[in-house]
Amino acid sequence: MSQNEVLFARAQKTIPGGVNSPVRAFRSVGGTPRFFKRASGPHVWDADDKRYIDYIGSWGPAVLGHAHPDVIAAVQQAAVNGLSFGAPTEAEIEMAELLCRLLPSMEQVRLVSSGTEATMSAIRLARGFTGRSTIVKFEGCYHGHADSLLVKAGSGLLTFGNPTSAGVPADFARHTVVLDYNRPEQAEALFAEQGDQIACVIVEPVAGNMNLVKPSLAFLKTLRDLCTRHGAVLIFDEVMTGFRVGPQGVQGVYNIKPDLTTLGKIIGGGMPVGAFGGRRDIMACIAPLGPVYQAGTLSGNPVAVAAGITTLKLLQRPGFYEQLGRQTARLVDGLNGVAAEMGETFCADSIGGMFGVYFSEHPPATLADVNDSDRARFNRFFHAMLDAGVDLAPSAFEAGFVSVTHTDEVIDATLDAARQAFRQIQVAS
Ligand code: KE4
Repeated sequence: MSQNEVLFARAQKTIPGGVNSPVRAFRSVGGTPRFFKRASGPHVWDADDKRYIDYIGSWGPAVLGHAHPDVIAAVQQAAVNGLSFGAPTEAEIEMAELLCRLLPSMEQVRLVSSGTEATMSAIRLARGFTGRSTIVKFEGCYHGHADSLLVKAGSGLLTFGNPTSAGVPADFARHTVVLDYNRPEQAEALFAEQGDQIACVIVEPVAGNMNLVKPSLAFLKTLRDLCTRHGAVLIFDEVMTGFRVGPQGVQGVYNIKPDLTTLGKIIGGGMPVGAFGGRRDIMACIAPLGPVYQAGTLSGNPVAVAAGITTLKLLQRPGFYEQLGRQTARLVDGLNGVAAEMGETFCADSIGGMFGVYFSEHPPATLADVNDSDRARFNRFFHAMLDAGVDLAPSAFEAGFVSVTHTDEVIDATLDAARQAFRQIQVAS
């Protein structure tokens, strides 16, 4: 037995499914999850000391590459001064000022400890601000595991084919309306019928939890216009896309200003940090200023904030996003080239440092398109790549992430592995 198999068997005795987050369990791709023991730059090492080129990057945070020395030093420096105080610190002000400077739509911001906390709090805030109950989300989008959002959601729920979680009372779910992504006409019709009851629309402005699915400009513009006209709050869930697709997230790429933005992942640099923020008049409703309660023992934790501030400052280096986009495009163009050379029905797409691979003719515009792709073939490709030392996200419903440490040499090694993997699945089929 490999060490991964030994650890997985041991883990399942005391941890449900052997993992602390379902998507890590390899349930959709099959096989034994790899237990990582260390990471550096673009690489991770598993329990058998096998090295992989990593395209999960902790699901987005590792945009600088794993274990960036400056981030590690900032964490060490903060830790020696104490791990947590339960009292305000100057570092939290610096983080808030940085986020509000980097995202013009963010006039005020509250730090939390995860993306789930950020979206859960933003939803409650939108309901408190508007006095309305109905929220709108889109099938295949995942906003964390708060009850009202686990309705036809993406990520692990899609992987396991249970888009609506057990344990969510019908009473909760009935306030959540789910529409199709990239279908603005559905939002038009809904608002025409019940616009004055809608508290908010929450959307992944570029979707990454049903694989990478890009929005049409018309889709995002329609949501912005409808929310403005009907007094609903437009929430861009940029937990994954924030500082990943560009220096100002999707709102900077598409030049559409949400009322609230939720953040996570990269703003913690791999440590537990989430945030929600936006219009000052809306944020004024949050306790202790206003009647919408929200709190957290470790919110703004000084060690996590030190990692986040250091990461965000390193992203401001001139040319960072050009380099990130260039490396990601090299990967995607290379994969498309290798697949075409080998006659594989396959395509890859990207935006900024985020990419998707699909066993279909064209990149998807909706969840239905992803469902129609050859997911069984993806699973075989996933394992062939893993065998070749490349660690892709273990689900056809997840996006991939590049860092600035994925140099030309690393990308070219990935393309060699892909050539080998396509050959392997073609021989096997
Ligand atoms: P967390 O609570 O996992 O920090 O964030 C939830 C969340 C909210 N919004 C978006 C757009 C997200 O992508 C996420 C979390 N993303 C998944 C990756 N598909 C996290 C991986 C996991 O669940 O283990």
